[in-house]
Amino acid sequence: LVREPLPESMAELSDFSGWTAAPTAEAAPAAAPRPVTCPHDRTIVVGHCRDARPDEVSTMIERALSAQPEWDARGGAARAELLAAVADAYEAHRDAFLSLCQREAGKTLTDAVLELREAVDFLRYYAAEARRLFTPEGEALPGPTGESNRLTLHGRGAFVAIAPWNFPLAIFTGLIAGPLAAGNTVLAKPAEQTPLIADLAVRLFREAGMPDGVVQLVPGDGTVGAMLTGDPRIAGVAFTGSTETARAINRSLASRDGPLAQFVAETGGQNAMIVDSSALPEQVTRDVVASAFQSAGQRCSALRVLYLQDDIADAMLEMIRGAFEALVIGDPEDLTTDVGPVIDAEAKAALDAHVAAMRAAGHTVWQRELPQGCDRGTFVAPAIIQIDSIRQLEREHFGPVLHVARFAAADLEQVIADINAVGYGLTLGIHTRIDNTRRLVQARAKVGNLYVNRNQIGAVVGSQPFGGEGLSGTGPKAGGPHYVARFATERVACIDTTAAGGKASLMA
Ligand code: UN1
Repeated sequence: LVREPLPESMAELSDFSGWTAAPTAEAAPAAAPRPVTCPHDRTIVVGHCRDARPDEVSTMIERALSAQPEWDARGGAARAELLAAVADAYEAHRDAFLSLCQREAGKTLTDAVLELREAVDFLRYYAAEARRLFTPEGEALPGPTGESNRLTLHGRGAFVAIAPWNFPLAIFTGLIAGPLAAGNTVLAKPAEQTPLIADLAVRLFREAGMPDGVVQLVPGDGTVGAMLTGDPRIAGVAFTGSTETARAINRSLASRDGPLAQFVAETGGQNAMIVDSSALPEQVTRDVVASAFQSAGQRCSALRVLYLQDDIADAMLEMIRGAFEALVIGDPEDLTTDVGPVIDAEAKAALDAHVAAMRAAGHTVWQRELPQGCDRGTFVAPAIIQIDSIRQLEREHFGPVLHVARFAAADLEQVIADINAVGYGLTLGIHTRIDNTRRLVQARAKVGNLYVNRNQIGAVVGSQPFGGEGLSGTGPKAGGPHYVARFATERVACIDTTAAGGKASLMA
């Protein structure tokens, strides 16, 4: 494969300069910029990133605080206009974003296109929400004659957005746009692995006309994240990532002085799909393979545990394995590729260790051979592993590894109970043509997003608000009608509207 040169808009990213905190005289010298390498070929340096120093983090928080009152006072319609302008700018920079999704995050072109689409959808949807919710007149509430009661929404202050590497543009953008729409300023910390795409995104927020301090990029690792979340000046945190990190953030917010913080988190899942013997095999095959292996399984929505009804299990598994064997693994910049690399060496090591441990424990494992050239990147050979129950898995395995179990029709309720007992509650798939089965699963399964007779990834902003419960998150659902309001504070103004003061006459 001959690689095209980087588009010009990417070349400028090789020197990471999207954020410019003024260094103070006594500031420690900056750490050397670190190289950001390509997941499918570690010899390719995509760009460099210098992480924020503590003094810079503090300066940026100060700036976010001073910019917030004016941003809030603009009102929803003016903020919506700017968010829509950012959406236009994203579309105008499509090629640079697609290249970065591929080279920095190892995405296939299909995934990269979907990612940009989702980012633009978040911007436009939250813009519409800003218009809807943040009007100067607010909402009139019923009350006694002679009183006007109005509820208006306002920004809370400076929010921290902490984003994952698996949707380095879409979720990064959504986590910024939600709090912004509500009248907050935002300090945006991208994942360590994907600062470059975040840098381009934040530049476009600024170029579209966001005033200084309204959105600032704060690159860094967990230390930088802890500096942000532990600061008493912060109004809250919008987070997507692991359950473990969400717990750490929660502790950090709880232990600081200052205002009580708002925390919105979307975390992991141990997502199952239940397939009974009335399901359509071709449809199941297509949806299982997409749900488990698209994006190399690196979606929190991805299918991890497939439950097949015992009387169709062998035939179904054979079809699924046929499709699994046909998946094209390799360079995501090659248009025929279905499964690209995982994000980094640490992710690869954890997944390889899991497959090895399952094999050592006696589970049947089907695993693909990696094609030539994959040793240049962090590829994991896709695997299907037989298990008896979801309860045999201690945690989420974030990659191209699918577990398969069998169940007898009489045990369906037990299967649902086992899935619920795991404690996550993100996505669940059900393939059945029996209405009672669908109804039972729908009524009992404790999940945020239930998918019937289709794949269980790719929630659409506005139509399929996304997010879970329990270990999977705090809600509200991203891309849904309750999201933006969660970043706001409510104010009720109660005004006596009688000319002479109605209260006075009542008191007399
Ligand atoms: C995530 O992977 O962190 O529905 C969540 C989907 C995506 C999942 C995003 N919106 O597949």
